[in-house]
Amino acid sequence: MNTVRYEQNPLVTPQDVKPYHEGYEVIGAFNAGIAVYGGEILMLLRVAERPIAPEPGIVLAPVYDEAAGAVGVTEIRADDARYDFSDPRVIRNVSTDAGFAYLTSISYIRIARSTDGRHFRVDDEPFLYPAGRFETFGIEDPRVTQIGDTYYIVFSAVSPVGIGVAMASTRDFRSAARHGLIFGPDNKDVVLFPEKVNGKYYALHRPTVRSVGRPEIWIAESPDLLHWGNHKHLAGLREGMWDSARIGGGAVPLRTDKGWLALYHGATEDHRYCMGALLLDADDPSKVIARSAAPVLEPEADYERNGFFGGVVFSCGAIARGDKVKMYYGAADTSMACAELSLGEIMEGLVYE
Ligand code: MAN
Repeated sequence: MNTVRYEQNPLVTPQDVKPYHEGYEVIGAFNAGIAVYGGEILMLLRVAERPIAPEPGIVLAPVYDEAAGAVGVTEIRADDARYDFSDPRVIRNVSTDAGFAYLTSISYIRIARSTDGRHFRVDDEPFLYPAGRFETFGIEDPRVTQIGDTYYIVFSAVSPVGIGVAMASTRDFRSAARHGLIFGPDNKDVVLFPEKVNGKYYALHRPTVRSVGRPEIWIAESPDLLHWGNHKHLAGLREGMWDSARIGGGAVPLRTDKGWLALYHGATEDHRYCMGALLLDADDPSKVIARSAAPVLEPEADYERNGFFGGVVFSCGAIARGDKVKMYYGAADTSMACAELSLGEIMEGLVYE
């Protein structure tokens, strides 16, 4: 595969983002949703900020306080045996199996704007900020889908009651309307298709099941983008391959003359994240026609292998122009990068079902 990583990579790094919270540091500007608006390319960045601990031995966990309307911190002693700090992303309570107790950083969505798609200016203020009880641990990994002149933004809403997927919409990327949770917990990686197919909206989604089943890609339909039904299992994990442990929708599906091309992420048991593609039927996206044998992008560059959580390429948006697919992606849960892929080569690498 003739992949061209931009020579300006990484395009946006934590150093380019001024912390919004006093006493915090920006540790990630990554997993951005992509929009083309007013002649510019916008990244809707997931910005992760971490409170700076006052002294060694103390860990601060950021939590949005609904009553105060602001982010506060919970103080935990680093030698507290009830907690496991080994994953840099989360603080686990070892006495329960109820998932993680806290995240180590809090994420919100901030816009970076560019006229050439390579040099970005980051807005001073957040665009979407945690609000309400389903977002107290932050909002993450947005995908932006333009339908008519409205841009729909779907993102993970994280809180102690689970990870669901919320929706907001905007027409100007200055203000946004909120539409609540469109998928309940635990779910992630929701991607809305850019147009109706046979009179219905479609979305990819990724339930994170805890009893039986595995983290795989599903598809659902809706009359109005708010109410989703007719759920179908779309694609599963593939043992021994690069997508053997976890998969989820990535970029907004691209319409091609062979069907819908959905760039998705796949991870192994040891958390190595790659990007690949699914080709879905043009008239019935719940039918998989073909799927990448090998990844279309793997973590190879230094900024993809090393970072806050290394060995990760994770795309939430791509722009197609002729044979060129400009795939923007989060690298190592730290920064943003872009790679140009050839649509023809992606198609040649597919195995038909
Ligand atoms: C995982 C990772 C983190 C994320 C949490 C909550 O641990 O994807 O980056 O913050 O889930 O969504």
